[in-house]
Amino acid sequence: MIRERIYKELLFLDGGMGTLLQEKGLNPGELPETWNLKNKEAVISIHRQYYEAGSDIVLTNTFGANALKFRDSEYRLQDIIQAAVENAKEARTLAGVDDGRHYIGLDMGPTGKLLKPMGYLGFEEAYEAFAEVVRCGVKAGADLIHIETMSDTYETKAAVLAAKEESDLPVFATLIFDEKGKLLTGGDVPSVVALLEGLGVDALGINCGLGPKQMMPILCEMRRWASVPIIVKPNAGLPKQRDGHTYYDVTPEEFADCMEEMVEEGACIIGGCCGTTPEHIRMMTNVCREKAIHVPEKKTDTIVSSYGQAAVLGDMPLIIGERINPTGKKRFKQALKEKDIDYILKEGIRQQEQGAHILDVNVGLPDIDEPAMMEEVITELQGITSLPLQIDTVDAKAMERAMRIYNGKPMVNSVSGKQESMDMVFPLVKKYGGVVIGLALDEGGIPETAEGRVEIAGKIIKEAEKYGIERKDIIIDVLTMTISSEPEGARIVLEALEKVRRRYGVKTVLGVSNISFGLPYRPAVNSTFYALAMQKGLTAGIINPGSEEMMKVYRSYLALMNFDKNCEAYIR
Ligand code: HCS
Repeated sequence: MIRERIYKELLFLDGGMGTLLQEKGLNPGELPETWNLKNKEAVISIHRQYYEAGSDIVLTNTFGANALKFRDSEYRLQDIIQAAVENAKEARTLAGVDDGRHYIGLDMGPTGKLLKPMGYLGFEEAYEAFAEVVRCGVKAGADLIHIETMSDTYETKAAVLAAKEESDLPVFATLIFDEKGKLLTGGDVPSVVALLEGLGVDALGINCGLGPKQMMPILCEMRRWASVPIIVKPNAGLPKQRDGHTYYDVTPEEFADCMEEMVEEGACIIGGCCGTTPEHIRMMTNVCREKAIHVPEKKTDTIVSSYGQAAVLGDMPLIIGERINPTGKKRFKQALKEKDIDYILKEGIRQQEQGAHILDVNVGLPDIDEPAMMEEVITELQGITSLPLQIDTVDAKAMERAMRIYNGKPMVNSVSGKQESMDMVFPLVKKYGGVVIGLALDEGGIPETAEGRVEIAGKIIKEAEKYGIERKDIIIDVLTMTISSEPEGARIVLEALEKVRRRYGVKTVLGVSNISFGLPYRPAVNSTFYALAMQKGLTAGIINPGSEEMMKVYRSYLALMNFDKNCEAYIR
């Protein structure tokens, strides 16, 4: 019901809770959530006023109700959450809106601890803290889960995963951006949207930190990238100080007018955060009640992301650095065997400096514990680079582990047209989000003809659709084979590349230097083939960005095609 309604009509959230509790006497340092038990009349009265002001959804007083904040409390977390949901239910009854169209959102705020590598909290510890809240909230009868005031994509991912693994309820997630559209931990709007939509949230947006006016540009940016309904929940202006107290001074009238504009600009679920009161919500619902919503149109951008940036795979070809891979590299193999993580990290940094946009990560070697090594390398790499990563493995465990702990929407290398491979990879891509490379081979091997490869690509796309994986999240590799064993190899690949792009409208990727295995003068052959492939519309080349020849061709290509405006990168 909620999942359908958010695409059809404007829904109203409630306003501030913590700031109202403070006005009612909550002491500094006192956990607001304890009031669910020790001063429940106050909490019920606030919820009731919001329902009466027109809120369709009221959030439980559980913003900070998690094991990390309640470690030393005399109250049991389960009791607090149970009481919080019951208080909201009671308020709903008292307000006379027990009609199946007014909902209770289980509120989950941040744990208050920074996750590794910035802090000390492990990803799975954060996950478990949220999972416990979800289990209690579901048992108590919440209708949806609203994750809010998040300033870190990693913590948000832990919360969303917990919400989705421990419940079937709709999941909303809102984050706190600054005026430049950045999270405290560096993420921007496209990287946040890519991550959250990849994880399958039902609605996403912005809350707290800013007033309605300052949120407008962020809403517009979000509308550019998002495909799901957008939530906007501003504070009643920017916080101000008087006599040591924080206050907010946007009046209910001003707030309502701004929110009306927000709806016109694409907000679909609106409410207030700190400093907003039932009066703000009443004005807002009065002014906006009859307004139609503009759900963002479905986007087709192919995006991978890290904690801090998004890489958009589009017309301008991108570089995927191939150097974190033991194949054919003695020194790298040794580093893996000796767990010389520093060596591996240096390869990452070097490629970043050389101009890679995405880093491939392959740590597969016969005698090592690949899932453990993959986890370690991904964890360490995402602590030192903000480049998006490509998880490159055929080991199911390593793939799942890496996708789970990755702080972003990864590229996944790869799935093939073999049924077994698709059965293994697609559920992971659906669950964790990702852009997956589809290899044009199946049980019959690699077809000799371009048409044969194109058909396998079609099979992969069709199977992915069964899982609800969209075409934008599939990128096809028609498989470069060396011309030393397959003299027509380059022609076949180039033909297949163009056909796949035109027939299915999907993006393409190639391991470019495979073309010259066994040949002399490899850099010359590789870079020539690279230029030809880009001309046929290659979206991303998996190359060695340390190869001067390849980078010269790449930069020349960008200049020639006017992707490099005024040849700025070329001249440098
Ligand atoms: N729903 C919470 C958000 C705090 S940022 C509150 O207290 O209103």
